[in-house]
Amino acid sequence: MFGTFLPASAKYRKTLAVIGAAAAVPLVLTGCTDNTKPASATDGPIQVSSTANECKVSAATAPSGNLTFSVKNEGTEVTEFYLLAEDGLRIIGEVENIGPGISRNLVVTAPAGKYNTACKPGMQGDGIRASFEVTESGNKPSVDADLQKLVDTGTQQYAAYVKDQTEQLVTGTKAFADAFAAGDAAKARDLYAATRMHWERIEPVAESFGDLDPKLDAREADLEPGQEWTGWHRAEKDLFPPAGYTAMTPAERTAISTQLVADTEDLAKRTRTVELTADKLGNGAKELLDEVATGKVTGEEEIWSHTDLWDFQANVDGARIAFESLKPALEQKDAELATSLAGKFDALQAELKKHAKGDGFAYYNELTPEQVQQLAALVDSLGEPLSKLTSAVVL
Ligand SMILES: [Cu+2]
Repeated sequence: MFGTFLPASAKYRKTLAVIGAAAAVPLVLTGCTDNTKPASATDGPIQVSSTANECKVSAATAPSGNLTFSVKNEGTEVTEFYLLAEDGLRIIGEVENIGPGISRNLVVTAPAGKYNTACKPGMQGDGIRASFEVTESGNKPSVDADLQKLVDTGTQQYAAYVKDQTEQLVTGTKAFADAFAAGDAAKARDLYAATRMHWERIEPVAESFGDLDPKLDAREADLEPGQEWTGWHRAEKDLFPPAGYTAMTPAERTAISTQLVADTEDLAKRTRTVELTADKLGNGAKELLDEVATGKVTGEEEIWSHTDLWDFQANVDGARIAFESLKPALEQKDAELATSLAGKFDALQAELKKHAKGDGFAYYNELTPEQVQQLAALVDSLGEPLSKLTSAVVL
């Protein structure tokens, strides 16, 4: 949930003004269409075969420059193919809606570095992944000086990231809801924080549909009189019950689970019609960091599960991906700001990493006041330059 001090409706309006106001124009992702032109003069396309349980890529490395992946769907369900950055989150390029028996090409310009490939049969979950490396070829792809083109590429990459995250969110939410409805509290507790990360990463986009955020993510403390309490935090309280709490009945759990899945599917569907622009990315990044400052660093988001640092990480991920999507354009307009932001994201990430535990993090109530203060200071220090991102890119 966004913010801590405004009533839900005011928060919703505020966010709408910043992120929303998006015309219902379908996303058009270039690089997703057929492109039969070979990308590299020296090497032919990299062959990808996508089946129900395999994603065969004919090469694990390629020289830097323009790469062509020729993706053939040899399965029975519609599939997608992604080239992801090393972090597994940022999307360099994707082709979607590849029907059974169909081949489509993905052409991307990739500098040397580590990447991940992924096929997503059924367009659900996080896909079948493998690492991929691009080696230095010496021939630099000509730097495209067209600023608008850099901005367009960045917003398309961010749109693909939102789509990927919502797909993973839907899959994860179904698994969580099944466990919760079945009364398998241990399994539901286990899935809770990790699944919510997909939500928290894209929260500014989700928030642009004002009615869905309160349904999915309202905290008990933020409920307005008469507002029905549904969503993640309703389940959280039942899974991590405070003293004196009366457990939900199986019927109540089923109702909450059914609603959670329906609202999440509604969200995924609606995100497909949001038109993302550079200002929405820049402002969304700042909103995510404000969200960290006002809700996560204070331990208010997850008052029963204490899994605030998962949300913290996810908000930072979302902000960083937005920044990195705009970075090529920002480097042309304000290289100093780009360097400063990269350094501050790194510093915050390094501090957060100190609290990593297993697949997740320490619980918020395990942090000392000094550790919280240190995190808060780094969030503040990043927030200042981050507030300049939009104007630096857009104006
Ligand atoms: Cu939230």
